Amino acid sequence: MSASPSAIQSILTENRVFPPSQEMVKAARVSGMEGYHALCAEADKDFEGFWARLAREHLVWSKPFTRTLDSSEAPFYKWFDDGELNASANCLDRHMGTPVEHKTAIIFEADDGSVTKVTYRELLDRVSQFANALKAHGIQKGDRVLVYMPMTIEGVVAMQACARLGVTHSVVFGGFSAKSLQERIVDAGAVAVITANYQMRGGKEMALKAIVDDAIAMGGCETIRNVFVYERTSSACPMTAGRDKTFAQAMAGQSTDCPPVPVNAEHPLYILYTSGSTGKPKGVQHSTGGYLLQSKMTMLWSFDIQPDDVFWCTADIGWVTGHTYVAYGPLAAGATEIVFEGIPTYPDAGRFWQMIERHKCTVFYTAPTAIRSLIKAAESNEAAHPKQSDLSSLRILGSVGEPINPEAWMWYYRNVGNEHCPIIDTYWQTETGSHMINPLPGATPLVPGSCALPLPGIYPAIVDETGNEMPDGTGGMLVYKKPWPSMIRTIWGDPERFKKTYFPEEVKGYYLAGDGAVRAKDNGYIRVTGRIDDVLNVSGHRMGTMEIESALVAKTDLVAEAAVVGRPDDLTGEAICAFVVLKRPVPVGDEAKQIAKELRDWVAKEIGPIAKPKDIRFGENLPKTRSGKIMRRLLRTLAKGEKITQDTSTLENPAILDQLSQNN
Ligand code: 6R9
Repeated sequence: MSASPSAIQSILTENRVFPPSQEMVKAARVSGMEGYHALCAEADKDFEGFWARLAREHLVWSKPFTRTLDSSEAPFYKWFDDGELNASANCLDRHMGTPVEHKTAIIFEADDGSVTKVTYRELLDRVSQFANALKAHGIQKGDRVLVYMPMTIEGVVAMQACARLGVTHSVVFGGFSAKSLQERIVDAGAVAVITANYQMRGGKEMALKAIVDDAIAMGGCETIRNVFVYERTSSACPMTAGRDKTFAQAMAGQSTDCPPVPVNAEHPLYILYTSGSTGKPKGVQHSTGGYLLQSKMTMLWSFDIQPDDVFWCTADIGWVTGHTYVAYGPLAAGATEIVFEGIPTYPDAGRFWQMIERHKCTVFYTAPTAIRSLIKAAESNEAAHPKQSDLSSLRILGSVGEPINPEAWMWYYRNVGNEHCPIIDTYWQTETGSHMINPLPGATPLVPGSCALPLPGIYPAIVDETGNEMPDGTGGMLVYKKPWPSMIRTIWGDPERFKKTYFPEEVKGYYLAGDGAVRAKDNGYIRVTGRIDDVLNVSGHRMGTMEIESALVAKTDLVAEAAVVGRPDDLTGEAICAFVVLKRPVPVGDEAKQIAKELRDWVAKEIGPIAKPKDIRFGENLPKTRSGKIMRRLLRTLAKGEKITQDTSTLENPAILDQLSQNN
């Protein structure tokens, strides 16, 4: 489970309610609960008609669709599938000749505080020029291109340029290792990598291109013909002649005019790898039409984006939140957005608040883990407190990635929102593509820690293992009973895994989210309690326990066996705790510390620093049943530092529990 039992308890007993202000209700696009109910009623009455209307009103189609939803090969649903459009044209070209053309599209603030702005016109020119550069290298519709870029305007340009050509991008977060990168290049069969020489984070220059080189050198990457390198800093990096080109070299002489390539609405806009409970990360495949529609609709519904808004989503483009709410949604909605390269604590923990003041940010969207760490910083250092900055431009706050505990919610509401900004707690997933369950700023009364009600046209239910709906007030598994336009289309290259993972037969053909939830008896509000599978949520990042275990046992000279579980952590939500059996006697003292460090570094190399276990404990064995199954629930108890009170009678080797309860 994602949240600690005490956090869940405090969410479940929370009963403060914050209705929207009259002012907000009056001005908002979806006005009052009447406005929300009217949209829901429209979808209830004519589900396909509802989505078709929005798709016609909000997207520009080069060939209009006549079919809305095709369920004939369910769960491989198709939306608007006889229509054609281009995602980049819907984010950029469509604004030309409107007041948005010369409006600022992106305010980029670099790690060192320098600021660069581009208008929609300028962004279109850059995207087109880079798209022409890709085209000149033979990259075309249907190809896959890997993007390994820092948070920069060029990161967005890379994604948009791919979309413009009908090239499917796969963005890999800059914190992933060469090994992870190589696996994704191979799985996607990518023809090129778009990267930067370095990235700047917290005043430090960190190599990106060198990691790409390492990844390609690992083998299996023969599909890669080119590597495009954005020169983020002036430091040199190794370049392979013939294969590697700087952005400047690739773009030299290329025109800023590049007609967008129309693609079928179902054409894969991107593949984004995410962790599951078993095996290697899966490539979540998203569509063009349905994905873009809901990316835009949720900007309008959840954040009530208006022409003067300055929107800031702090997520990296390496995660789904950075896809939907940095690279596509804000641009499709014609908003001005902030893109931030750095980290929230550099040069000090007041950075976010200072940036909100500097750029007059109106809608701010971040993760509970960031809020919790900034609370801690503000409490120990007055100078990092939000009250030091003028935050009066803010009108709406958002939260994403994990359950937000009511304490953090209240702090965010009071200290950042000055008690007048609604907090939009958005529950969704890589697989859902866009927001699914959250309050609307001018309609829904807020309850701290609750993501409230489904968006119009979204049909969640809470069921037991056989797909039967649970009575309100009783916890169960969260499912969606109907498809939605921005849903995952398949797992890249593995349709069987897609079916088995998300539409298991037991739950009646519903989409299984993998989270537990409760619907309140009185108001129908949904509270998500966390993952019900072996997926951990560390600082809002998804990590599969199996993935980390495989990485540990891959250190064959040292590790015999490993089991990974999560334990609650005040700051990161969950922390990774590994129980390891070595191929040598159980180490103690300095030796244990040294081996633990070696293993952490190993995991960082295998997956990335975000997967490093916080705790590592050594034992001669793991607690197992007589049939040889590792008893993870016991490990979870040990990880929390609690006494075992569960039944251990089926345990083959009870003595091992004492040994593993010692932390190294
Ligand atoms: C968007 C994103 C998805 C998992 C999801 C759930 C957790 C995300 C949440 C939340 C409670 C919220 N999650 N938002 N839990 N309240 N507002 O984070 O996608 O990285 O795929 O993670 O994150 O457990 O299943 P992703």
